[in-house]
Amino acid sequence: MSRKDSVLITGASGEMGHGLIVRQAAAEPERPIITLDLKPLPADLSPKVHQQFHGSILDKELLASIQTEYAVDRVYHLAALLSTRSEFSPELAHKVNVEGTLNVLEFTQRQGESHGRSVIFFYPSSIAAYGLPTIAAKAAAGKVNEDEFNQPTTMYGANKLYCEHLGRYYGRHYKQLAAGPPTGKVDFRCIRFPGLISAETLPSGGTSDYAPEMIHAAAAGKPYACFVRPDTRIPFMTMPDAIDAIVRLVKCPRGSLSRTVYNIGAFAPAVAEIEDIVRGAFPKCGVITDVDEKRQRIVDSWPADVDDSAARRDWGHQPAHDLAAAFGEYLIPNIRKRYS
Ligand code: AKB
Repeated sequence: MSRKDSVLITGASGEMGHGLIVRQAAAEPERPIITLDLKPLPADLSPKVHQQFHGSILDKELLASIQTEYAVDRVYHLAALLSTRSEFSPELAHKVNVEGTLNVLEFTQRQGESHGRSVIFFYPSSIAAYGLPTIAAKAAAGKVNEDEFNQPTTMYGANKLYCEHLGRYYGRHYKQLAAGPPTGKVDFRCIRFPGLISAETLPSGGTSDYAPEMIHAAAAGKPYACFVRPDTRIPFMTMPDAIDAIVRLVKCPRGSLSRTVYNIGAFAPAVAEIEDIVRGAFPKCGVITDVDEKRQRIVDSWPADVDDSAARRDWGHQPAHDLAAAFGEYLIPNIRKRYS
């Protein structure tokens, strides 16, 4: 129980949640963190968290009980089914990714109403919200901006794009026909993440996870069959840079934000470039190419790179890791340590 302004992280046991808890606890140690996830937190994270709620974002009674126990003035809503699993279970994906997000938006609105102030709602969207129609169009488009090619081909991408609009509705147009002044309390802020690579956690079922899967397999001395062609290219970022971007966006004064949804980028290597770096670090690695045409089609529909000028202009997005630094300074040293 705490009436102190708390931070709620849904999906906290996932890859992004791991990095965010560590960063949030270090930045504001006096601020209670509460988490909501189907899975318990790893033992090293539990001490950093005021209370863990084990359950689903579909459980409205659970959300209502959190409502009565805590004053929450910041929500990081990370809970989601990623792209590959969503393709095998599209109805479940819709329930979790859309209905679950609506539940958390409603929770956030209620929090704002009961405490008489806006509540920041951070939402991680994805490059999966894009849908480039052909490989030629992808090559010609180069760095795409937020308002181009918004025709996703996956259930996950459709979920993410719709929830971007849901959030913008709660943030700017909530109950616009109601009598009296606007009553919206959700300060919705969203980043469309590229593929993310973490040294601290294992990839968890994303279609972009061929990069982290390859690195972790090579470091563990295991063979890896890469399911996309060597010329395949999409934007990537290290997890520390992704967490840094979230912190910068959330700290930014609302008046400085020209949009609710932002691209961010860092580096956009072809698979062959990643493979060369991995082979250089782990000469005995057994990486082969075994293209999965259906998964290839999904990655081919995602942009080769993104225009993140709005994020750099509005809230100072500035990744620390380009391709060389990502592998040389962060991924290889830390992943090698993990498996040594
Ligand atoms: C996935 O690969 O599904 C995710 C994503 C690109 O959002 N990492």
